Amino acid sequence: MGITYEDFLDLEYEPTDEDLVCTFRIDPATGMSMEAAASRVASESSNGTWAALQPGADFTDMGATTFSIAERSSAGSQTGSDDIDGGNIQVAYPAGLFEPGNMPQVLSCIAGNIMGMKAVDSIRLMDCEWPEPVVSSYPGPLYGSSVREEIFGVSDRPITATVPKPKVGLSTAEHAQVGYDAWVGGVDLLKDDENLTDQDFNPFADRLTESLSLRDDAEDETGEKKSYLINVTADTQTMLDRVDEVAAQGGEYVMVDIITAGWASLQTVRERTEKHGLAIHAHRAMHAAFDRMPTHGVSMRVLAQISRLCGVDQLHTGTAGLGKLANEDTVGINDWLKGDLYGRNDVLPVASGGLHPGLLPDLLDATGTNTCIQLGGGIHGHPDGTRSGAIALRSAIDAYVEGKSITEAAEETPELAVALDKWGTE
Ligand code: CAP
Ligand code: MG
Repeated sequence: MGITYEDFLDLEYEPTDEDLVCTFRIDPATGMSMEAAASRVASESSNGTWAALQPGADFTDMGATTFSIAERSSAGSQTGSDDIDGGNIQVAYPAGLFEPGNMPQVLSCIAGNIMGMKAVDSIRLMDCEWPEPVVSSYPGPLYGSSVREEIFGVSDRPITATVPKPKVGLSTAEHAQVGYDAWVGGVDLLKDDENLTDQDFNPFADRLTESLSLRDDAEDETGEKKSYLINVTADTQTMLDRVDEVAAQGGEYVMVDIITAGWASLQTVRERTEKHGLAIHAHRAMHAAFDRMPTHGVSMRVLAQISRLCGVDQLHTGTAGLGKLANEDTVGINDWLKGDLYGRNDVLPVASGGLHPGLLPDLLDATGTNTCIQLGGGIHGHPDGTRSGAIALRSAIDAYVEGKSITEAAEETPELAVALDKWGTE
């Protein structure tokens, strides 16, 4: 017995409940059969290489097995959709291949060298089924969607967030003031933009202190709980220091740009936030470098799965096609984030990007109300300013929850009428 490519293909194999099963969409290179390409994927992502090996007696077989090859339906290949409807291979990996709790190591297997191998013209990791032995080595979210209840004391409506615009360049005082105006207008969360961290025009330490002080004022004025998603993204040690500082000053959340910071940093931050009881808001800037090409890379569905295992509480998952950014399957991803995962907490999905109040009925019909709605331009672009924009958003949400139409709500709330007049309902 040796390790040749044939050793990695067994269409009779039935995965055990300890195997990690990955579904890939692959396009074999010219002249390469589907079977040949599929066995190379399993080989290179587990314990094989280009040369046949003759391991000694001490060898523990950590080989993966391609156990299913399905022809792609023409619809699937044209749209490149993430529907798992064929053209796909499924590969089972033994749980022992994976170091417990080490997400970079998992990805070096299932999304590593294979992404660049010549045997395939393209390859996309579309979905994973995570077995209990792997899942139990990750913490999962500290709160998940219970942030709504535990931080804000609300259970019947989406929570709301806003990101000041312009994205960067506002002074600390201006930034905090925008937050205050949004909070008193009815928004729950002020959020930093993904590229705002600690620049000269708005230093992290000053922004934290000033924003939390105005948060306290907004809570006094409204009688509602308010909070702040401050972006701690940096090298890992700096992030840990910032997490400690947020906790010391009475914050409830930190925001991390999880893709640009990296999974290893996120895992380290997750340990520290647990110590302080802080929630993690995950921004996904750069995700599209992996998931935008429909035939290649790593799907947002898998990125979301990894995010949940590593323990984010809130995660951007798109706007079900309604906003400004290209979307994958927001609703399917959100369902996965809320489904059972061996007792791990769920994740609160965040809809963001090009949203305005008029889109809310369609959005909430698609996603349900156990969610976070984030509006930047859709609040600050209101003709009468941030506070009016926030009032418009909140009234649209409250109306939806009460079963009122948005046009009825606009008759009672002039700020909403102005927003609908400006942006419409599509
Ligand atoms: C939204 C946003 C978010 C994107 C991220 C922006 O602002 O702040 O970063 O929504 O996309 O800068 O575009 P607007 P996603 O509300 O003004 O569009 O949630 O898809 O990861
Ligand atoms: Mg942004």
